[in-house]
Amino acid sequence: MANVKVIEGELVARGQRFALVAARFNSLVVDRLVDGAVDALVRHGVALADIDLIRVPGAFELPLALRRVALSKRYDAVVALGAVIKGDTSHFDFVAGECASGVSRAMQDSGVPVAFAVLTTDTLEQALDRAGGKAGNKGADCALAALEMANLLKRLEG
Ligand code: INI
Repeated sequence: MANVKVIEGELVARGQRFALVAARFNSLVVDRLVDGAVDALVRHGVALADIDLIRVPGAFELPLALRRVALSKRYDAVVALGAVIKGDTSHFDFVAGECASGVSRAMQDSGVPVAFAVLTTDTLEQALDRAGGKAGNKGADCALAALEMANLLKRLEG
């Protein structure tokens, strides 16, 4: 790779505050994502007191709460956590699609990093695999993406 100056966010916390906005629907999965996110943040230096958990009914409600939380400017980054499991209804496509585009819009509108830890899977088993099972923990991965982006934005400001 070319020898250029690289600007990126470190995975080390320095007093930043985080909000986790989590759906209650499919809580068997989502609670594991939340646990993974908290564990990852704390292991990278975030104080427990600097993490707030905000609950909403389902993934469809995530964008509204996220937007409000991000615009409050009380947090350096936010993580959206949920699980949309396909089952056999077309409801899935509407909930998952609206959720993804709304989360992205909340990030663009607020200028605050919002990580997307919303699983979209065909089965409960696939979701559990990604919530601390054999495919890792998407909540933890996304919490670190949020920390990295919070640090990157701070570097880009300075
Ligand atoms: N909400 C989810 O978070 N995951 C799902 O899989 C899901 N499904 O399949 O229906 C779901 N529906 C509820 C939705 O998010 C809203 O809470 C509800 O429609 C009220 O607005």
